[in-house]
Amino acid sequence: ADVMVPFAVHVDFQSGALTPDPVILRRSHADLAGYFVNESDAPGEDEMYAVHEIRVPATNNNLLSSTTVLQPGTVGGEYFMTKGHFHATRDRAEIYLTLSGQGLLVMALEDGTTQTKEMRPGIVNYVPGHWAHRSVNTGDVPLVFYAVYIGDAGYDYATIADQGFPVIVVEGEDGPEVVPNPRY
Ligand code: PAN
Ligand code: ZN
Repeated sequence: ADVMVPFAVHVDFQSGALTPDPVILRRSHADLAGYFVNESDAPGEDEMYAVHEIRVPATNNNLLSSTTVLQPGTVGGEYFMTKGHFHATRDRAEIYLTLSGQGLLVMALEDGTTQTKEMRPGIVNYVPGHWAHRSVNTGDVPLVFYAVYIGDAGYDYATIADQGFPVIVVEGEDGPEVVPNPRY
């Protein structure tokens, strides 16, 4: 079997930057078109979030990990959020550690059961297998978190792209409100 050489990566807790040499994936507002219930504001090419991933092979003996940097803002009253996904290998678990900012982690089973947990610096969120997960930035600065997942977890975006999560997170008079998704 291949034996890897140990390595270290520096994580900047404010910016989410990894040094050296991350794989960076960027998602613009246009990439999220169709994800928000009310999209009267035209989606542009502005960045909504970036994922900086440490390079290791995506196999079940490795741990993949990444930072996500999710910008603040709203679309039609809904806070900026990640697309959200089930893992392609459904039973693969994941850990999120929030580094800066604040938000909500929305999770759902395929039967519509929902859980919502706070994200703030120092909180570790454990996402068991079978739970779809989406991060929502409810603050006014970037939400930055570090995620660790089994290398062969993979991504299934289609289910969420089609029907969304059972709940959405909207800006209310006294802050964020978790309300039923009218399109679910
Ligand atoms: C995270 C997410 C990342 C971006 O690394 O992939 O926050 O969210 P979407 O993938 O839903 O666009 C993770 O959950 N990996 O498994
Ligand atoms: Zn995941």
